[in-house]
Amino acid sequence: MKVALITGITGQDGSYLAELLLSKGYMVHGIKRRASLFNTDRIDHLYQDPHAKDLRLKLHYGDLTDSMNLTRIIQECQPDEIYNLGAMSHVKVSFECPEYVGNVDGLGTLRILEAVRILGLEKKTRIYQASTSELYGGLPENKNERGFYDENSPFYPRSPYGVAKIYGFWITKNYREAYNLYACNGILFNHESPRRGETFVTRKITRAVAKIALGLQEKIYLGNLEAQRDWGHAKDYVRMMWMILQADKAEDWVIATGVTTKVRDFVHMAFLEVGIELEFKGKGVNEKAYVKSCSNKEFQLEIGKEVLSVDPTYFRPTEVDLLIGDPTKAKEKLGWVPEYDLEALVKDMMESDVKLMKKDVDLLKAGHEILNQAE
Ligand code: NDP
Ligand code: GDR
Repeated sequence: MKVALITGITGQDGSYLAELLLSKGYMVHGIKRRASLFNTDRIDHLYQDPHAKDLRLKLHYGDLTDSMNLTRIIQECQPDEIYNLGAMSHVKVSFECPEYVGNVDGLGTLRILEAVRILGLEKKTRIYQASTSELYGGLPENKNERGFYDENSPFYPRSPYGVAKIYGFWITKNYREAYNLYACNGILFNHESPRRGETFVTRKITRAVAKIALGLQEKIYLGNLEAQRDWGHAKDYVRMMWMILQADKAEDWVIATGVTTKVRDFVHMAFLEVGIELEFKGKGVNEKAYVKSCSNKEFQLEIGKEVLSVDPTYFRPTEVDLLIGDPTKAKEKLGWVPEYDLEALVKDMMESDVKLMKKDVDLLKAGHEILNQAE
């Protein structure tokens, strides 16, 4: 039985990857952080009693800032594959805790690589590093001749998160070259899902649209509506993480859809999923969106109702304006075929959030209080 260790198993990608590896017959170990409340919602459906004889999912307490802890866990599980997905992954928040992000997202990667080397597992253990399109920084002049970012495009990170991840990228590549480790970077462009963290823009939008449609929220406040992202589905992307570690040769890979969309257009698509058409008026910080028409009997809002405003709080000190990736290498050499396009992604997220918010409606009807969390 193959053994895998996932850091960040409680996150969006970690949860889907754990599902995938379990379905492939792996023994899966995961590192979770100790928290004052349960923080395993995304993997609770995979939970197994630790006393079970045929246990195939085991969670270990740990942290990417703790070398000894990481080394002990790796020694204990002797993994064939390590997926380093753990990170403080929010770009805007990284401006508020830059040192911590450097420690977790940058040095954390080094700690994993060093542990594998110290334990003499160089020949046994393959390592996947969660690199990111944030490395490119969206500089137009750095796109390839076809207008995309690919494995050869130069990097220019625009946030403490991007800068920390660039260390992770290069130290992974350096250990591959210096010590002959099988270590790969997956340079993944944005990928979303119903399990996406609530403060990333797509999930913030789909949750808010569901709430607005159901009368639980008046409007949504967003930042830069002009930003463009290459959005795929997390399920397709974790499949690719696994494929990357099955390749004959350790290399770095871009994973993307090759299509880019403005935040404003994502909002538009999400509202259309519940039959509400919007009209956008104004520019920059003064831009707003209003209900133009409603075609679904279930979700009827007043025509002309204001449902979106721009709040500069959500602007970033330095922004990545546009990302679009070229996945040709992954498609040609590894045969990756994504199942979801943007429309299918928005549909999946909206269906899930409408279902979720309907539970809130039921709770309200039963006289319970609904707490709105800050976003
Ligand atoms: P999430 O934010 O959903 O998950 C991050 C995971 O890392 C969580 O399990 C979190 O634990 C864990 N974590 C955070 N800090 C630490 C720490 N100090 N020690 C150990 N674990 C920690 O991210 P995603 O699943 O979306 O992304 C997975 C990885 O891929 C990340 O490294 C991210 O930077 C990278 N990436 C993501 C992309 C995307 O679009 N989703 C695109 C490109 C790269 P907890 O649950 O306790 O907070
Ligand atoms: P990103 O994702 O920064 O690309 O990083 P996010 O969803 O946070 O932002 C995407 C774009 O939307 C704009 N935006 C807003 N963003 C948030 N979060 N909230 C808002 O209200 C809002 N309004 C507009 C942002 O300015 C930005 O341009 C994600 C993370 O998963 C990283 O870990 C990963 O490495 C990259 O994707 C690829």
